Amino acid sequence: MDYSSEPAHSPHLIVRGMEPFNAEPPADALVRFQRTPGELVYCRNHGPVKEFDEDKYRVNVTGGVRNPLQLSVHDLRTKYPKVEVVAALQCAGNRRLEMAEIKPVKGILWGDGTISNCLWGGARLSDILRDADIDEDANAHVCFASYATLCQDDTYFGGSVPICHATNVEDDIILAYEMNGDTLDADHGGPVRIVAPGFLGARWVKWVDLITVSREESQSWYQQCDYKILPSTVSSVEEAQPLWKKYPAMKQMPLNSVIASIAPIYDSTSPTIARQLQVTGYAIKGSAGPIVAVEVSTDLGESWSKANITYQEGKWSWTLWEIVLDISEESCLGHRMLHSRARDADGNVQEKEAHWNIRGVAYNAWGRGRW
Ligand SMILES: Nc1nc2c(c(=O)[nH]1)N[C@H]1C(S)=C(S)[C@@H](COP(=O)(O)O)O[C@H]1N2
Ligand SMILES: [Mo]
Repeated sequence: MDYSSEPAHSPHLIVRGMEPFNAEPPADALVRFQRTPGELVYCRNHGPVKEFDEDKYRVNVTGGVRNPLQLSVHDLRTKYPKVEVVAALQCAGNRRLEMAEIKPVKGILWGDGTISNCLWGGARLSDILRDADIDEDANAHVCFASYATLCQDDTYFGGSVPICHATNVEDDIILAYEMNGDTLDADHGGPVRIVAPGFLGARWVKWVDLITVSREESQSWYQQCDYKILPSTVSSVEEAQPLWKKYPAMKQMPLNSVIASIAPIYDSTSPTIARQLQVTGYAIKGSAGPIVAVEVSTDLGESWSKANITYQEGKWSWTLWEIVLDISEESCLGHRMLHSRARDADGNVQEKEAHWNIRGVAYNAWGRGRW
């Protein structure tokens, strides 16, 4: 694989690997912004990052359609209404580092920074599929592929979504050519990437060049043999091998919250010992309803205080929250540990523990932070 012609990457990220380029921002920097500036958007790649000449770029739409399409970026910009959506993008491996504390896992040891919340602009997938005229009996999934570069485990990167999501206007799946109002850059999949709000990052195929309506899910390694939650009893790569295809591909990420920064507050009566802490973090909904509350505990989950939700925008954004906590050594029983948990509108509460799995995906135990 050729990594020699990659564009310069953001210097504000913590690099977890150079070939391929994988990097995340510190979570405390991330939560300073409601919408994530481009330099703080994590980069997750399974192969080289390639720059394309926008004028020559084409997206083919084929498979179970009566009217196959070949679209240029100009076509995407002019033939279809531009849709703008604020949506959180999160890697399935977000917080893997914490899961690996339970038992080693296979994957990059991400902290809690592989999440972003940007404004995406592009053409609605449902408009394009209407144009392509889906063959009613030929469809069950819409597969996205990028043959831009070879990947670590496959000759291309691919992922798919069930067709009901692809054709539903409400699901806001778009072929994005803009991020935060600017032309989408190569690091984040420009000229064109899939934005699939509510789906894990792996389905947000970057440099998408082929869209296929199919009876089957994407045959890509990344849909078939990766990004799946195997049972906790499967504890080696060898044991996992024959099982990948038997387990369902992940769609959504679970209900989650993370403590991103803890700052002591000093006042004139107590200039050296903080009596309060300013705590901020993010939360993200799971497959059920929106986040309605985030709570924080100073006593290992005995009691909880409700944080203020400071940001939430539309259906697909992340949630930001903050709280000022009174603290003393006694009230914290000497352990100086904080926890967070999120609640959604359907009554789900983030659990204390998460299920360990060999791939280290979907970690969502209570958020935690030490002061
Ligand atoms: N073509 C291609 N698309 C891809 C990937 C990739 O390696 N190649 N990685 C996926 C994964 S696992 C994630 S989490 C997101 C990350 O998007 P970002 O790098 O813009 O943050 O892109 C997805 N799309
Ligand atoms: Mo990912």
